[in-house]
Amino acid sequence: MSAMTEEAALEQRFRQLVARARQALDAVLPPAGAPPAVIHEAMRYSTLAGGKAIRPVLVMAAAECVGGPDAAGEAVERAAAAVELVHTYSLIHDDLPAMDNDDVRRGQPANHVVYGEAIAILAGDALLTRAFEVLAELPRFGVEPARALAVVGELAAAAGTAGLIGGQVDDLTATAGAAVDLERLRSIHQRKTGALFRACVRIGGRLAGGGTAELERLTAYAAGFGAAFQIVDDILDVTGDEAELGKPVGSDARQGKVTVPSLVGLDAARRLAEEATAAAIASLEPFGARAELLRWLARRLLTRRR
Ligand code: GRG
Repeated sequence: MSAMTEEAALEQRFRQLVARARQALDAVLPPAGAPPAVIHEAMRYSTLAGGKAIRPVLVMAAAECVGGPDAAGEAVERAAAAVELVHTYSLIHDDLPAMDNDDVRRGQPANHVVYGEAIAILAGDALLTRAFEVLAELPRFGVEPARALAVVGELAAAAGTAGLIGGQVDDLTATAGAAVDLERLRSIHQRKTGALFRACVRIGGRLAGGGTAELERLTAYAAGFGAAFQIVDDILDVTGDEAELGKPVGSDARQGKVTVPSLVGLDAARRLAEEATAAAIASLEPFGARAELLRWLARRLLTRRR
């Protein structure tokens, strides 16, 4: 296959996985009309708003990379959807006036702008709760209970105080006045952004029957992927286009947030993102051709515009 055709095939594969993720999300979300309708509408409003679906795609791509008969089943899709539910909850809560106070998310008014703060808080809570219910249901989709329990543990660790919440707490205080160096910022990013990517690949890997060595390689990949993703996110907040991004640009500077470009400049930040991406790709070496999609996702990170 020529380089161009290979690229097109991977792009198409990515789009297929995004479509599967969206279908799985629709299937695991309560129907919009189910009472009390407002909470179910609010949950669906933000979840199906057209996010990039990177996390569920990572779950499915990691499962595909490990391979085996369980790699492409409904259980993987549902677990992938569960991760996206947790991610969407974190975005809804992050946008609240008490946190980052952002009015636009995923190209539309933020959840609290449409439904009010109380329902936005509850919609986030309900998405988080539903995510774990979906994982608890995995044995009905052929997953051994012990494996389902390990998957629950992965997502809980990523969402808790050692992951998203701990990272968010430190991020809220990491303003320009505070003493935040690159090391401290990395620690925040590892928890706020990296922990969920780590859970994605480990969940996909576990559901496909991966052992310790495979999970370690996937974890190393996620570390590089997460670091690069967050640096690119910081860069796009300076250089990006609001319409393309679907969220306001310049919000880090407005809030006095310390970011990688604010500490080292845009060029050095780009180099750090490239290095992290290269490290992520290198850790996939033993998987050979089966890791093609994970490699492509890491490469694409560097050129993403949203
Ligand atoms: C628990 C309230 C709470 C927050 C946890 C994850 C998080 C901390 C806050 C969300 C805001 C944020 C900027 C997180 C960093 C990770 C990140 C860059 C999220 C945006 O992810 P994308 O770009 O978004 O994948 P889409 O909309 O495409 O899914």
